[in-house]
Amino acid sequence: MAQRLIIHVDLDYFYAQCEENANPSIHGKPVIVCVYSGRTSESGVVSTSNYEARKYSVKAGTAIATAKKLLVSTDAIFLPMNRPLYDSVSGRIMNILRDHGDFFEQTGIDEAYLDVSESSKGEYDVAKMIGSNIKETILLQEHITCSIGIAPNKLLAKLASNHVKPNGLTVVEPEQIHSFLDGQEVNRIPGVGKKVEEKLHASNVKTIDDLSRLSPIALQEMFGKKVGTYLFLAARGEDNEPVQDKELPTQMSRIGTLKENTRDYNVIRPVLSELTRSLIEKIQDEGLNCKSVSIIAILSNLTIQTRSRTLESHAKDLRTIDECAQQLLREFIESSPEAVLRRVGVKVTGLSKSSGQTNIESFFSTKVPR
Ligand code: TTP
Ligand code: CA
Repeated sequence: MAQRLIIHVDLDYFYAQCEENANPSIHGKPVIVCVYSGRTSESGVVSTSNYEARKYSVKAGTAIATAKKLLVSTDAIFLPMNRPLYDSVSGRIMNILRDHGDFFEQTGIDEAYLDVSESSKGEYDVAKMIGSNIKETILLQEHITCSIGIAPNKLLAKLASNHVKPNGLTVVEPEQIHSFLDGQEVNRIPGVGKKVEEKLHASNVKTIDDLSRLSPIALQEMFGKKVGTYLFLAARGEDNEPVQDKELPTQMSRIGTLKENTRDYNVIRPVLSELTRSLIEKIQDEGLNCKSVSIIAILSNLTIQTRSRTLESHAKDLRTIDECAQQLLREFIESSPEAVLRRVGVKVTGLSKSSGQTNIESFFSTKVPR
């Protein structure tokens, strides 16, 4: 299987760039998009600003009154938010992005992940061409610049898109992961907010390199199991989160009619196995795996019964899913002495894009960090 290749796209100073395009005369001036609270003409905060305004330290979250002071000597343009404009530009750009990935996941009004593992055949040069093509297309069609990160997973792709901005394209190949992460501040890690950052700083952990020296046990004691494990993996650039195409089907099924009504396990089992085989072929073709398996029993009186089981981890292999379906069938027949089946079916749910699974436990036996 080709190695995973993920692209993260983040549109530059998005609301302000939309405003520049809507009104070209403001180009080159500091542009500040404001959320006015309405109390006074200056109360409220900055939603975003263009890079001219950022030179004066005016950015998202700055009070409008402060921004006005900082920009007093300039011909800065202060504008109210025009969300319908940003939504329509975003919608068109997301459609462009959707066409460039095998899988697509929008994670904000101006950002999305693309899984290009298949289309790039795991080649970084090809992924880079896809990235350049995305930049050109968005610029040509919408006059919007973006920053792109290309890496083996979502975490690194997001860090990479943030690395060179605006209008950047940063590639992190597997052998560059450690040097890419080392000098970066811990607050660069997605999800590390003020509280986590303060706690880490108190332990003299400022950079991702510092973070990687903490043991998983220490991190779990500080932040609990979930966050501790996440930080431990993040410090190593590890992440197996799939790019979740929101338009993907979440379930698929196959149903077949038995030659005659029966409750004989040995008669029903081969029919169920054949349906499972066909279903698994389909999910494998789609590059998906599943989290739960169900059997569907349509009885001679046409009532429908289902039995489901959640798998220990996502799976797409015939053996795991077939065994699970057979066991559900056996249990169903044993627990329903009256049931005579007319049709039988199998369903897989919790479908997501296949990705290598990290065995988290393996990290806990690591003695030397990295
Ligand atoms: P960001 O991607 O965080 O910022 P940006 O696109 O303006 O700038 P950058 O070039 O650094 O990517 O957020 C996307 C949009 O979300 C932004 O244009 C405005 C909006 N936003 C807010 O309304 N409030 C906020 O605090 C932030 C951070 C963003
Ligand atoms: Ca952005």
